[in-house]
Amino acid sequence: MRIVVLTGAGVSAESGLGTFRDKAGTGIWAKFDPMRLATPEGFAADPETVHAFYNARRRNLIEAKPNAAHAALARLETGLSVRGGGLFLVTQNIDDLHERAGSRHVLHMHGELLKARCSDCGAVADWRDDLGLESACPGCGNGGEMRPHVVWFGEVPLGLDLIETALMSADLFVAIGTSGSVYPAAGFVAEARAAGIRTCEINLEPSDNAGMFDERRYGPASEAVPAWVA
Ligand code: BJW
Repeated sequence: MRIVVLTGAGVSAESGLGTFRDKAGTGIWAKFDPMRLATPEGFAADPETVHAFYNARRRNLIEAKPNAAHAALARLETGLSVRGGGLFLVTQNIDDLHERAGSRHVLHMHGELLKARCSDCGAVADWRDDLGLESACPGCGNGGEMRPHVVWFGEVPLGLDLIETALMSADLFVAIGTSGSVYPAAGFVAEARAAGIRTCEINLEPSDNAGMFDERRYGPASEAVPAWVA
């Protein structure tokens, strides 16, 4: 059995990392303007404010711990590979909680908070400290400035070719803890359906795409994911 799992902010919610959108209106984008904080134009206009936003989230992430949903997905990877199948885990999350729970192969399509990228040469480096205007690229002689290694609105997500290939050879596509409102990830379920692949949603509440899934399981990820993996 080859399974493609797409995770979103809901999988890390119980680890204390906020989600972006929820029906109660308490998500990150209800408090902060995504056009100012998560676009290249916002960063160009006010890099200090964008750095402060990601610096606070980086510090919070370093204190956070994976939860039972991350652990269950790490067990699933091992279990499927022992049985001759495979898990392709693609996450929209920029945290490293899947890796810390033991997942060995994780594709971060929206980048990684604990990495920074040179705006000039494009080099990516591990980065656990605060970023600021004075953060120069350690590798390039061009004096390039480091920016968060994340994918903002209007930028192209990472690894799309690999995701497409995995999706087209999967037996099952499962979306966990994602609102299904940001493309191209929100379109994966339609692609899977069109290719005749079975689809399943695991979420706290029905997502924007709930009607597209063959199977739906609702509850907190820390309970619903281990129950599905078992
Ligand atoms: C729980 C739970 C618990 C809570 N247990 N569950 C008009 C139409 C269509 C598309 C567009 C359009 N205008 C613009 C676009 C494109 C745009 C887009 O989709 N915009 C939409 C808002 C409409 N997309 C882009 O710009 C992307 N790039 C792109 O399209 O490039 C062009 C291209 C594509 C393909 C090929 C070639 C070219 C880039 C998108 C970048 C997204 N960036 C962000 C921020 C950066 C990272 C960061 O700061 O962290 O990524 S935005 C934010 O949303 C973040 C997330 O990864 C992303 C998705 O959010 P997610 O994970 O779904 O979280 P939430 O909060 O939305 O949902 C959480 C869910 O969990 C909820 O359902 C809860 O119920 C649930 N939950 N607690 C289980 N305990």
